[in-house]
Amino acid sequence: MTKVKFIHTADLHLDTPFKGLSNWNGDLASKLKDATFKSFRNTVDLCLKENVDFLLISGDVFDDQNRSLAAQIKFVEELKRLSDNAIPVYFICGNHDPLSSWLATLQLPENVFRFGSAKVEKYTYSKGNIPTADVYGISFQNKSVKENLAVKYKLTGKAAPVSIAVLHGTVGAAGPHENYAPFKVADVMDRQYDYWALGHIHKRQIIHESNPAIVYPGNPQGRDFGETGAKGCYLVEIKEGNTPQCEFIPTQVIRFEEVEIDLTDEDKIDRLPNIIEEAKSAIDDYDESTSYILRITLKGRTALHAQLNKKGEIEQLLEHFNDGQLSQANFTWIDRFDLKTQPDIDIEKVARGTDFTAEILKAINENEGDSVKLQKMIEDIDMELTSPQVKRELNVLSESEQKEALEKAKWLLLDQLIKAET
Ligand SMILES: [Mn+2]
Repeated sequence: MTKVKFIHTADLHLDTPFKGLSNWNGDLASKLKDATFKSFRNTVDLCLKENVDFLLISGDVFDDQNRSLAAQIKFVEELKRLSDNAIPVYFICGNHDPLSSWLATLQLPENVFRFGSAKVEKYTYSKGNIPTADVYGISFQNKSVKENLAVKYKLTGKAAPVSIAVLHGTVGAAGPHENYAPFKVADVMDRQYDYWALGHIHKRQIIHESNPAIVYPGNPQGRDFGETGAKGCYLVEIKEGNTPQCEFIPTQVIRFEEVEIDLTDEDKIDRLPNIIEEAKSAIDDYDESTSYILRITLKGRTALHAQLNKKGEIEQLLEHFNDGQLSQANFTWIDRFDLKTQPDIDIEKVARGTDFTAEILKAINENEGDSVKLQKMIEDIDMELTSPQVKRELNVLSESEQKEALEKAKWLLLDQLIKAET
């Protein structure tokens, strides 16, 4: 029975300049710069370890048309390892690495097939001279393709038992992605392919499981907090006439994660390193063989509130946690703490009181749910202010930021008042 086993990856974005970090560090920057390359090396290692029939790459090999020289050379070095082991590679070019931006002189290793952009082309993979899988694809010529490329795919000639379409483009409503070969699921359903190997969308998703399988593997290495979670490729096995079996395998070397930690009832600041460690290992698909960059939200009603909010305190904590991390093989780097804790105050009990603090709380609560009153309150504060800088900042607050400021002020005030009483 015919069986093919391959790896499907896409959107390598080799050489991506990392951005969007709050806590910048030179060593971290260079590790991030290497991460896309290392992730691809992991993918190639996986091809060798699993002894796959071939590798598919659905576009966006490198990130930037203008700075792609090193990326293209390193890419070819990795492909050579597959070529040396007689594993073919089929790849298309996407909007970030359109065909026109590849070095004309770049020599691709033997058994590496890059699709042209003029029409959908076909390569046939054979096992022991028996045609086993037809791989169809078309590349982006330039960075924008408004055409629906999906409808150009048609099986041609004598078909091998397995047919695969490799395509870079946006599925569903095009929206801001109208320049990236938009198409609908219906466009690819009845074209007799077994597997649509898609690229462009960086979030991993199996759109359709069989007849045909329609799959985005996502990018193999997250590059910012918009790309959190495990990142990798699919190892796919197709037996003639059966549903393709897709197994996700992580390849990233650094994971971006947002973590929430509830500090309710915590009153010892020196427990924080342990608490963070526990929260880290509770992350979905936690993987101790990878590095992590974390954004941590601290929340809950805690006796640590005042201490955490003391000027400079959180910055010192951050420095303390990150100190020495980057020299470890698998590091944990905290990019930022978002402080959303509240003082350890029983607010219902305060509200039931008849003292001054209770009156203040009532006044605040009345303003809280009323955006008109809140706006009026901010205007009143504005009148009292003399610092032009604070005035400016106050005037650009959105409604949700206004509410957040009021919430913070409420807890600060209550904390101070209750401390003054005791
Ligand atoms: Mn991409």
